[in-house]
Amino acid sequence: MTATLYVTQGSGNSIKPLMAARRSGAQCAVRYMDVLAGATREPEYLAINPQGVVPYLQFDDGSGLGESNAIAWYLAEGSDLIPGSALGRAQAIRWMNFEQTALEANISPVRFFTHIAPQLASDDQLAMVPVWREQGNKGLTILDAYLAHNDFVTCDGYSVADIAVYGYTHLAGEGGFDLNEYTAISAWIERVAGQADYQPIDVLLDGLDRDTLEKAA
Ligand SMILES: N[C@@H](CCC(=O)N[C@@H](CS)C(=O)NCC(=O)O)C(=O)O
Repeated sequence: MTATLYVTQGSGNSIKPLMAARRSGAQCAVRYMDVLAGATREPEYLAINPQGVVPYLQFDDGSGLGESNAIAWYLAEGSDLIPGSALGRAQAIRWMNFEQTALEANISPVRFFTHIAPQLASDDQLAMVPVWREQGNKGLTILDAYLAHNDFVTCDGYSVADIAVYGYTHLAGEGGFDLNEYTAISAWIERVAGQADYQPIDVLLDGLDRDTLEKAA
C-alpha cells in the first residue's frame, strides 16, 4: 500500500516519521502543510484528517494513521528501530507516552508561542509560559536521570523511542529551556545525531520541500 505523509515546517512531531522512514527505508510521498497559514484548518485537509493536525499518514484507500509516535512506529516496522525484546518494546511505549504527556505537551507550546509565532499568543497562553517551563523542566529532569544510566531510551539500543523522545527534546532550547543543565540528555542528543542516517530538522523538512511538493502536485 502506498501512503502520503503530511508534515509541517519546524515541527518536532513531523520529523519523527521522517527519521523512522530514513532508517527503515519505508517509502511514502510527503506533503507539506503551512500550519501558520491555516492549511490544517481547510476543509480539504479536515476531510483527510478530521483532527486537523500533522503529522498524518494517509493510505491510498483513504484510511489513515494519526499521532507522530504511532506513525513513526509503523514506518519503523521491519527495521532495527523496533526493540528486539519484550522489555525493550514495553520501555518504548513507556517513554513514548512520557514524551507526549511530560515533554512534548510542555516544550511544544512554549516553543511555539515564544519562538515560532509569538504574535499568535493570547494573554492566556502567555500566562501559561512559566507553567509549561516548570512542567517541561520536571519532565527533562526525569529523562536526564534515566539517561545518566542508559545510553538509549530502551535496553535494546537506538530505537524508534529515541526518535520519539528526540523530536521535541532536542528543540527545547528554542522554548527557553537550558539543555546545558541536562548533561545526560545533551550526551544522548549527540548519540542520536551521531547515527549514520541522521539528518537535522532543517534538512529533513526544508530540504525535501520543493521536491515533494512538485511530486505531489
Ligand atoms: N499528539 C500529536 C500532536 C500533533 C500536533 O499538535 N501537531 C501540530 C504540529 S507539531 C499541528 O498540526 N498543529 C496545527 C494545528 O493545531 O492547527 C502528535 O504527536 O502527532
